[in-house]
Amino acid sequence: MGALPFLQAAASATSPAPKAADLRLRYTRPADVWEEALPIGNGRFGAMVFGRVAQERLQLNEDTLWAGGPYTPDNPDALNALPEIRRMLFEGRYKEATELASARMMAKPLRQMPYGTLGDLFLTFDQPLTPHTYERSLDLENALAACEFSTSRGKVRREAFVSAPDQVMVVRLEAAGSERIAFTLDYRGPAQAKYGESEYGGSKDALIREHGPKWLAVENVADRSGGHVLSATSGALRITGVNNGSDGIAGALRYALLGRVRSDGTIHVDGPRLSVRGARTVTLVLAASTSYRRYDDVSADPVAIAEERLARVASRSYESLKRAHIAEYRSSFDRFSITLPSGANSARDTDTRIRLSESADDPALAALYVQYARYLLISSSRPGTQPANLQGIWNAGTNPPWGSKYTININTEMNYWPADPGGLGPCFEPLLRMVEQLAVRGAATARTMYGAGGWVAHHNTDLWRAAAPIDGPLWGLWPCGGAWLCNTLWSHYEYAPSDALLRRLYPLLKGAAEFFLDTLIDDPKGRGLITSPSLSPENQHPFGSSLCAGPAMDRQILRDLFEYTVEAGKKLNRDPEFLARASAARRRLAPDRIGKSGQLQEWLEDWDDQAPEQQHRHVSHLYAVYPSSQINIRDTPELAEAAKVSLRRRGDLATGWATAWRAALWARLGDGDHAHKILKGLLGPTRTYPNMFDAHPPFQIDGNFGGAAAIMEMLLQSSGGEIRLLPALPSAWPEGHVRGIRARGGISADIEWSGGRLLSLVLSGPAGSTHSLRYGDRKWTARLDPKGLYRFTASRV
Ligand code: FUC
Repeated sequence: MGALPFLQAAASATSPAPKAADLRLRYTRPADVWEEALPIGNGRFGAMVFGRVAQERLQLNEDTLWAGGPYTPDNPDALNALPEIRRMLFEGRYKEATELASARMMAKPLRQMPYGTLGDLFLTFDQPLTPHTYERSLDLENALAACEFSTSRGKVRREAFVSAPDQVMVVRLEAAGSERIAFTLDYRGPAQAKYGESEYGGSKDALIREHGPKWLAVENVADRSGGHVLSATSGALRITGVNNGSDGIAGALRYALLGRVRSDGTIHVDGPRLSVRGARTVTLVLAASTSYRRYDDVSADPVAIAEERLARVASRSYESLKRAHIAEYRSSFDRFSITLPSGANSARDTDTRIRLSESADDPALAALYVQYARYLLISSSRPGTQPANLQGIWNAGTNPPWGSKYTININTEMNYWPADPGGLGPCFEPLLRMVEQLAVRGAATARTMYGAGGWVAHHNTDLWRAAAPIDGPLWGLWPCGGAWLCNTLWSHYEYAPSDALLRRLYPLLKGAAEFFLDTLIDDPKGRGLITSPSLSPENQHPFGSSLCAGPAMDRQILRDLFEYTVEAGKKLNRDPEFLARASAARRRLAPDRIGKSGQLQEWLEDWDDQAPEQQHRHVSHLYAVYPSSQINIRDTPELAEAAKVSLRRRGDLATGWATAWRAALWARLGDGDHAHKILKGLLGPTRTYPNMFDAHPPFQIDGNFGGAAAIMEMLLQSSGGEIRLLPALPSAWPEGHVRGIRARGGISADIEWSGGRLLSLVLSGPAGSTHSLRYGDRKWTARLDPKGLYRFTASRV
């Protein structure tokens, strides 16, 4: 991919980010299990680095190494079954409708393809050492994983990073004093991936148990019968293989992992094994690729691609590779900074901070959590790569939870919530490209399964952009996944409007809207236009199914979709007749309703009180509050109150992502202390692993991203045409500042507060633009000067 134009020119010239307190995750022992290892990545190529003393383990990933090959799961039988299923739903025959849908409306195969692993590299050291001191860290400012330890003979330091400008992973080992490095390199292929056994098998409690450091632990890597080919020649390592199939879809991808070792020691080759002896420095450079070009094209030459990447850096020193990596990474990372008060535990190791975070105040941990999420997004989603999946790019096995796919009934959208507020708009590019491809594949799904125009996607997609309903009707028969993705992309446009983006978005919005113009039906009780069949994501209503007609979330998503389609079309002067139809449909969508308990109704009928899972993790009908803003305290106070009733009933804590969503919702509803209370549950050891990965459990990255978005939402909001300053500041964060937080309209803001009150504000953005500001009850208008700046200093109270 070469050097990526990853960074657009910084939108603002606000004050430079100050040197942050300590933007490192720090540990005093190596990673025992995977959830203690530290993630590195350049969006495409990633690793979990364990920092083990006797045997370093690097668990590798390449973001196109999924199972299967191009396939079409659309089920033509669906079209014939559709009218009958709709009729059954109107007649209240939910179970029968579900059975029929199960038999005739689901994708073939019923499951999509899972994301995989690129296997593990092991560096098994000759002389097992028991260190006197040990530190392991992930430096978020420089995107470096490191471990350093001292022995009776000297010191050892290891560093690892994945460079975006040079598209290689670099592992450096250095020994000082009379210490020398000697190890043998081994590879364990995907077929032997240890996953679901030793590492994920244990309960969360077992995982975070107190355990002594296993300095001498080594894994048995002798079995190399994994279907891959490993060969080593002097200083060069070459591994090639093919991906696995899944659910009847054969593996069609070839992959390559190539490496070069440079050292001042001696390099030996013994059959397929490469070893290094007597070294003071070793640099291992790795490149990886697969034959994936696109969802319908697997003809790339992975060996040639990886060879070219290695050749391009052959003459570069370690320092030069590291410098280029850091400079490029920091051009994104440094666009934003956040400082929250330190607490008694803030200087302790990261795993200790997490373990104690619920009982002691450590606001700085929330600041670190935001920066970690930004680090993870930069490392898992960059222009030209795949979007961040359920685990970003980090996954140890070939059968990960939920396939580590793109679950688009919340999880994938949530992954991108912090991108714009956190100054990482360019990270959206892979999502935009995925939706463009999904729109092509989803047009076939719409035609084949619904006889409709436009395009549709249901609750999941994968590398092959499958769009048909999967898993079973209770989860899969939800037609609004594509529409929600479109709304997410529109929100991105609002943060950084550009004509080029508008022109790319309009066909996607129009196609998504067209599908619903063709498939919405009139509620027989006259309440307006509704979807059918559908469901309120994954939540069962009182009649033994989730399948229904017209759930609130669909109406809310479509209200936004039609609005954005019309706005985009008008800006571009396109399709007046179509836009008029979309406007008319929007007006006719069944409105949100308040039920008998004062709650916002999740369904068209007032079923909420009898639903079997009152604390269900999904809060789909609150989409209208966040991430949308259709329901808000200023314009729709009654519906906002009803949303609070629903939210209270759902409870504060659920899975990782569901907890993060609740925090963001309370922030949007202006209750910072409530949001903060929920955050403590998110950042504590039940929902955050020692390496700070979110615990659904198991690991799912959306909680990291949603939690970061919630924290930013507490400090700045922009929706409904106004920018709200510190709208949900919790009393636990009396002091702090945030620099480079973004608002809609191309605005970057620096906000400082003290004693719980706003001290100063600097906005930067389009020169001469005006913005409505709100701080508490105070409202005023800011006009940016010819330099694109606006400064405001509050009098100290
Ligand atoms: C949805 C959620 C689950 C999980 C999965 C990946 O099905 O309901 O909690 O996050 O996606």
